[in-house]
Amino acid sequence: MKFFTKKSDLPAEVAARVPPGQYLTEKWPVLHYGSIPRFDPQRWDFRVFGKVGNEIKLDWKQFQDLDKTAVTADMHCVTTWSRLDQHWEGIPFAKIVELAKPLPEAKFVIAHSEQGFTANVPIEYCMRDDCLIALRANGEPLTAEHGYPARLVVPPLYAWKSAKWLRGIEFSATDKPGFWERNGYHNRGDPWKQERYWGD
Ligand SMILES: Nc1nc2c(c(=O)[nH]1)N[C@H]1C(S)=C(S)[C@@H](COP(=O)(O)O)O[C@H]1N2
Ligand SMILES: [Mo]
Repeated sequence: MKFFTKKSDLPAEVAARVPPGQYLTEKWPVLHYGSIPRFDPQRWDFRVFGKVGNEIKLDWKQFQDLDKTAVTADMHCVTTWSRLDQHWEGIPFAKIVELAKPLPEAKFVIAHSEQGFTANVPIEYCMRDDCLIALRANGEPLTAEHGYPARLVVPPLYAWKSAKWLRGIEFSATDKPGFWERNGYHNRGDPWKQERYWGD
């Protein structure tokens, strides 16, 4: 297969999984703003805060010991590449909900990553059972450029919401547009509706 394949060159059942305006790739491109942060297991922690009944802070050992799940999902980048059947393993978002007990007024999830990167996600996308905090991809630990040690994965939205190098989750009553959303990308980012940029 070529690096990027047009929908019209794909079998119908594969093409049906590729959103409008997207090309299929079998490679896994790397995409982010800024440099790849260094991981220091001694200093790394994971915080869940905001509109929650129970704020939590976990060290790397405690975080890794949480229950795991596996999800196979397609991945769509707003720069027009899509990858099918990406296999993720990690902590189900439901585990974060169970531990932190978000309050009824929590309507948005704000992902907080290294270097101040954030991404905002309407809470209903995180409450689906395909949302997880991935530690592994395609049978291997995440590589540094794909978000090691942990990244959010929100399959139904463009991949810029799937924040790499994740360090915390905030539950918020109000929306707080994140890094890419403040830089021109759509506030929600549904690939099937081609919600690419503000105004789409
Ligand atoms: N921390 C952080 N996470 C990020 C980004 C970023 O700039 N910083 N870019 C996003 C974008 S635009 C995409 S398409 C995906 C790409 O993930 P990949 O590099 O693993 O393919 O990461 C997302 N997560
Ligand atoms: Mo992207």
